[in-house]
Amino acid sequence: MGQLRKNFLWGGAVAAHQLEGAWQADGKGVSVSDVMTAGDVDHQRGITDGVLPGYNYPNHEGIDFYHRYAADIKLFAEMGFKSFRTSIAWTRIFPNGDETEPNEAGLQFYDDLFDECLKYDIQPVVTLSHFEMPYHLVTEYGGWRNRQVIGFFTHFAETVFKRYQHKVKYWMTFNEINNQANYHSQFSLFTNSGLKITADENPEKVMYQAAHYELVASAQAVKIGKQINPDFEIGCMIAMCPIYPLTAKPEDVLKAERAMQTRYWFADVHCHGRYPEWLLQYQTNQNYNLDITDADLADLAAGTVDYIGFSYYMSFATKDNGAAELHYDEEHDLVPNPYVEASEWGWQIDPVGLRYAMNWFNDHYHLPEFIVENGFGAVDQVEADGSIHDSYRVDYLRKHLVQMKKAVIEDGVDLMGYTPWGCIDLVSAGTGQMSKRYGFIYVDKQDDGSGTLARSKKDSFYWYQKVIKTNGQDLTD
Ligand code: P53
Repeated sequence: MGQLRKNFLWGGAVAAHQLEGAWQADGKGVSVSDVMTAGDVDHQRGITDGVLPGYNYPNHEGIDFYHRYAADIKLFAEMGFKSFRTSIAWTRIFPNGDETEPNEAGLQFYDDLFDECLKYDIQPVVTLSHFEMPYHLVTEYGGWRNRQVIGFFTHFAETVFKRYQHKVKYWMTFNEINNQANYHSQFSLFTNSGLKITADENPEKVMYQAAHYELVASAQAVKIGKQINPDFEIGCMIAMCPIYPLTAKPEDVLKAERAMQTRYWFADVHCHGRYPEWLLQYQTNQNYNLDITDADLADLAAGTVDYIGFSYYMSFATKDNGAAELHYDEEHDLVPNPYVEASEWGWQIDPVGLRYAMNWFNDHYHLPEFIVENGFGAVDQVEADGSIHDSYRVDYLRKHLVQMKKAVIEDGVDLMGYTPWGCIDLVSAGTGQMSKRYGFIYVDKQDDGSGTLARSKKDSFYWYQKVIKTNGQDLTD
């Protein structure tokens, strides 16, 4: 009988821009997340032209992790974390993105942060680009639609690989690179790639071009990283929301297959080092004439990833819409799945889908996997005595862990670790809210920015502590 790896990387995950705050401290530059206002379940976050007076920019303060990380990591250690996934804010290292010399104060911050983790034998797991590229690269270069950004990114990657080569072993290049498969979503195009689409542009074409440059940059970074330290493990990071056919009608099944291809071809390039045939044919048929050179193709082939990092929150469903052409458009082609329930934010909860996803990745790529995000965003109630009874969160995580274990123990998936999202409450990426909470640790900060920022342990804190202590054997309350 198989079991979880002995050194299974139990931990938690965050991203710099969602919790560090200190948006201007020690020379930090403005990132794309610094120009995003707060939204809610019904309203998309706004994107302003730079940082303007009179707006609420929740990432500017985050939860002030920048000044409080030592106490927070102590709490992670108390839960028994073996790993801690965060990102390096690109703008702390290269405030504008196009400098030649890095900002020493920014580099020092991550030295201190990683040292604090290692003090407790917590392995840092680091994402290079998590929705926080320098805003200057948007205004001056047009974001990732510009080939020059490849060089800026690899310079950043090389700088931090060298600096932290003895402190960080696990890396990922681009967070949820495939979110932009939804090319109608301004939010995804901006957060992934710093893209603002103009009226005369075809957003799908721009997305394919930007994603290509990112994939080349990722492949080059893998190569550079391995030269600096051959022991590095460098992964991709895919937002996995399996897309099911609504019925067994062949046209629905075919549509769902195209939906999966459209959402996950990014993983084909990361893992196989080449584009899938259907996509090359599609791009040819559309006359997209993308800038893809032979040197790029050689880079892609030479820079495949070591493992698949992925987030898993929910699944989707789709059905044939009668159109003559087989095409999946994520903004319009999803339908509710009658067999699963949804969260308050409309995310369809599907633990079995996690086992499905792990098998799907394994069959396609035969690589180790790392669940680097999973979790339940919910409103928490603080009781009069300060306690927080988040049984709904424990319930969600437990059901997913049951399926995760089946994928490993019964299906033979090689899983490196599990780092649930937002192990400490932080700013929601999608809505900018604080009230969409994921943490085992509560942070006293509200959507309007009020609160003491004090930390306290939820019931789930003690539950997760026991899960880790028993290496996932005991999932009971
Ligand atoms: P929030 C969409 C779909 C799946 C995951 O999301 C997503 C998104 C974008 O919102 O994002 C990831 O905060 C992302 C994190 C994010 C987390 O999921 O919108 O990697 O940065 O916070 C949860 O509830």
